[in-house]
Amino acid sequence: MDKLKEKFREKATPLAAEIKTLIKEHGDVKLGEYTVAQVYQGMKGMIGMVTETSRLDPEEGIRFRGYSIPELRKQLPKAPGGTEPLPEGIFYLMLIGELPTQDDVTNITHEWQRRSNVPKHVFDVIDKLPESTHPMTLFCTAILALQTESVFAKAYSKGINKKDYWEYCYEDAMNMIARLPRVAAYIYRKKYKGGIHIEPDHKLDWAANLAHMMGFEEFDVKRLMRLYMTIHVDHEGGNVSAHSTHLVGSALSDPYLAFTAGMAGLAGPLHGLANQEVLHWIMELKEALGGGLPTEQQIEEYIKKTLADGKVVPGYGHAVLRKTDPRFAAQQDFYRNWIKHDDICEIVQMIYKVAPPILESTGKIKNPWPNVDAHSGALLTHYGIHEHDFYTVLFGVSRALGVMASLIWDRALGHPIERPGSVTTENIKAKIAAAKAKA
Ligand code: HAX
Repeated sequence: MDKLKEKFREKATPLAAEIKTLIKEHGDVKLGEYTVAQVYQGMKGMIGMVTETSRLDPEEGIRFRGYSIPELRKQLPKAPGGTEPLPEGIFYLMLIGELPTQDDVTNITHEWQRRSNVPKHVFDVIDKLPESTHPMTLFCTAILALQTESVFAKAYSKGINKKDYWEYCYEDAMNMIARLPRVAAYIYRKKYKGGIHIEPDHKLDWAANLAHMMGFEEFDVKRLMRLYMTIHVDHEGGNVSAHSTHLVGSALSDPYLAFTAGMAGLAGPLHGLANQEVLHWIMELKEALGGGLPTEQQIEEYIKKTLADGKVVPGYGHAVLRKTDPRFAAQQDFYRNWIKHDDICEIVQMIYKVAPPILESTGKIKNPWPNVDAHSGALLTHYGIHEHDFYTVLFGVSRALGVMASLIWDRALGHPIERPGSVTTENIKAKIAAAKAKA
């Protein structure tokens, strides 16, 4: 019996009933007003959906079911001898809403091991694409190829009761999460290691097995992978990858289709691809200066040149956050504890010192502080994962945990198809004119 599924049922059934009553009795309570600027500028700050798994505070950063990243690094179960949380634990927390025990986490590790077999045609599809294909394109294509396995799609075509949607969604989510490390590692080995693949080791936890299949056996790499997979999981519901997964899933597209949409969004340079862009940018900076460690003044000049060229400084800024991202701080802490000295990581610290005042001085950038992507590539590079174009795939494997936990909740709570309204600029001008006439 799947214990996690039973535990989820116990949580979801009463909450779904409570929300139905809430909508019936208080459905017309106003949650806010929005402005012309918000309508034109990406709907920032509009509350337009419910996401149970995590909540982002502009000043404090992300909390998962009420717990901050530093709290979770202490309180979530670890692998034997490990110092960073097992990502299985944060998945449990997001899905069930309670901190897991060591047993709960071991149970999920076993569930994912049991479900991890990737059908051959997925590898064939990856192999058929040209050598030059970006890893995120390979990743999206492979997830689409996995859709042949969707139990939700099969059951829906036969006919299922609405109340049971979540159960099929749960099965797809668990199977897909279990398979992603193998898919990601296959892409890595095909692209960068001559197509020499490594079989999974079913004695390892989910993140350590990913490091193993990529070809990294060192304890330190597995430790980093566990942290990386924990901090990238979720960032409430409005970010592009979470929102696209939720939106596409609302049409009852199955979890594989919905997640592919999310990953296509993560592949954008203003979102998850920023982690590869940060390393490209640092390498270009080093190259422009003839290698070695740049001075603070040289970094300052390079940032100013980037801005003057009409480009963004990758890894800096955020649509919601207004302070240093705690996911950046967690990686800084990891660097100080376990690596101590590395040239690229030192450049990351220097940029952190130099960039914010310059970005702030433009007068238009709302958040001059670093986000998660400003640090992650430097840590991976330190441990020999030099292939920058692959970094967003690792982000995607982690993000699956958050968006799939949310998708299961979406179906359990019976959220309907999402369909916000839109207006034309003519409509907006008419509203502005009417408001002026009234004033
Ligand atoms: N460098 C240069 N300009 C920046 C900037 C940066 N790092 N951050 C914001 N700006 C600019 C915007 O492009 C915008 O310019 P225009 O008015 O000329 O269009 C202006 O400042 C106002 O933008 P904002 O309101 O502060 O920021 P947005 O909410 O529009 O955008 C972004 C948020 C994260 C997309 C933005 O800060 C950015 O492009 N950052 C660099 C890319 C990056 O690091 N992305 C990863 C974000 C975190 C994430 O999702 N990780 O996966």
